[in-house]
Amino acid sequence: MKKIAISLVVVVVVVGIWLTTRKANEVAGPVSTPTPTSSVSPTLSPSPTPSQQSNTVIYTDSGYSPATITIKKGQTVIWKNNSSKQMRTASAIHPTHSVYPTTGGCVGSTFDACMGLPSGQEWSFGFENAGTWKYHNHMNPSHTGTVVVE
Ligand SMILES: [Cu+2]
Repeated sequence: MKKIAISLVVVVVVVGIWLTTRKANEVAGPVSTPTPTSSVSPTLSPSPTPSQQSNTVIYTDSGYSPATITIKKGQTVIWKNNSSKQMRTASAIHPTHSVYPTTGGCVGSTFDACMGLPSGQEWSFGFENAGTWKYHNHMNPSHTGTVVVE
């Protein structure tokens, strides 16, 4: 009889402890998981570099302007004929046009417009070789210019 009473007390105490702890947990409520704040700021894509401006040389009756243009390897230079005469931009040296180290042009290098372009027209050439390349207007070889390819 005494054993049963002790067992009962133990059961009551255990159940009591279980109830109180359960209740305490309920009061505390479910631990609210912190909602992930969007701390990751959207990565701004870099704005297009303004280096994409056209590498244009204007040819007038007084010559090429700018006389020297600096570009990056692989870029293209455009020569626009704003003069009253024809413009045939070609690699140095007149008349062989063979300084720029590509072959297959009409005379020497491929850096050669190979024809006189009338006023208002333009010609472009892409530079794949780094260096300092002089050129001239084959129709008026005293008009010269330089392309610096970095
Ligand atoms: Cu020439």
